[in-house]
Amino acid sequence: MSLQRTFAVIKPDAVAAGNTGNILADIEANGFKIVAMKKMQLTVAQAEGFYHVHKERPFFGDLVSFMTEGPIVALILEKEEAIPAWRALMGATNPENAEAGTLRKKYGESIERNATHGSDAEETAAFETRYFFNAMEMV
Ligand code: 3AN
Repeated sequence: MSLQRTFAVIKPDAVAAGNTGNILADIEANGFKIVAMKKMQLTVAQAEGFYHVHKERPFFGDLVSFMTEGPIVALILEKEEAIPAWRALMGATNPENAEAGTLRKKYGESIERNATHGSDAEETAAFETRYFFNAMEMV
């Protein structure tokens, strides 16, 4: 077990639905330390850059318009094994398949509008963290 950081997003559906506070409470109740946090409105170019690994996928255009439809909250979270721990707390990509108690089950609407994002590996966490935050924003 080692202390690890991951990158997380509260997506526009969850922010618009007023679930930012609930999700932040769940984050802290599950033992994650919030190392960095900011609310922001992504531009199309910023969302395309963030999701560049998905640019050939059929849902890429829809995903970019969803992620730019309203503000998001970007976060860096720290915990033992934070990357798998955060993905476990989020639940399956499709809220229909997510286990009871997970964030996507509680707050997600569909496979696209699924409330939260989390890095899937150390390399993506490193890229995504640097894409959104600089060193002075991490505490
Ligand atoms: P996860 O976020 O669980 O790692 P990915 O990396 O496969 O899932 O997908 C990235 C994002 O793309 C998802 N969070 C979801 O919003 C969206 N997405 C994934 N699959 C689909 C799909 N079949 N249709 C629409 N959107 C999708």
